[in-house]
Amino acid sequence: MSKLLTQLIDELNHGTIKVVDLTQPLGVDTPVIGLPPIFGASPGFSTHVISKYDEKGPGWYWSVITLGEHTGTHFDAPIHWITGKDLPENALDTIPVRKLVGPACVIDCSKETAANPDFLLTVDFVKRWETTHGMIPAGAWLLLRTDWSHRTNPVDFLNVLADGAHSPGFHADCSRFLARERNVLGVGVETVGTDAGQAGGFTPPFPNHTLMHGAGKFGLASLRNLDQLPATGSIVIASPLKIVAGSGSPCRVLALVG
Ligand code: 23J
Ligand code: MN
Repeated sequence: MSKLLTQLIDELNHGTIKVVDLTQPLGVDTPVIGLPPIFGASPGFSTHVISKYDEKGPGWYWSVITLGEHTGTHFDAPIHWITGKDLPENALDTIPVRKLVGPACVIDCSKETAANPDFLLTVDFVKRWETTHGMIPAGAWLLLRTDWSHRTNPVDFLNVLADGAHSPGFHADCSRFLARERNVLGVGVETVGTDAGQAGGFTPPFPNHTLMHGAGKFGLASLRNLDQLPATGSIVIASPLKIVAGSGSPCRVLALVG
């Protein structure tokens, strides 16, 4: 074993490196995105018991689960969007595993989002962040800290008003910049999806999905505990299920912080 891996285990044991869970609990109350009714709906999580130490299985407990691929804390693969449909290694079973581990840059927009739930990250905001924290390295996750995950009531989390959902996201120019000028691994957000609540009405519709996935980049949605991460220096492990031709999957997202 390399010296570095030995030291990693030592530091995990001593707590000088911590594992932070960036995942929401996945259950029947997990909020799911609601699109206009002309589109297909993604079912939330449901479960039923096969056996629980009973006549159907005297010594064992197990269940059947049903859920949309994009439920709860989950990973978006490039094949999720039409712009990424013909890219190489674009689905859950073909993404190189090396890409499931990467450094994170955390941009704190919690004050801006508290003042304006429709806050959109701009290129200027990112460049200002970089003057303090350095340039976002290629291959890094860009995590948008909004403290939106503090909204543990699903009604407040989805924040659907008469004119649709209101939640923060990215300006199209910013998604384009992050994908092309910074070559990020992808973007992660605390909201239900990687586009803003109002993004169905943007040009193009859902610009973050359109631009990120068109560039072979990934998404992480419904993250939490981003307030426990430093602006730079943490490592994110985001490992979706290896669903054949899968567009996305719930995943346990962990960060190493030290
Ligand atoms: C389909 C259409 C629009 C959106 C989404 C899915 C997601 O947010 C998702 O989970 O990928 S905005
Ligand atoms: Mn998704």
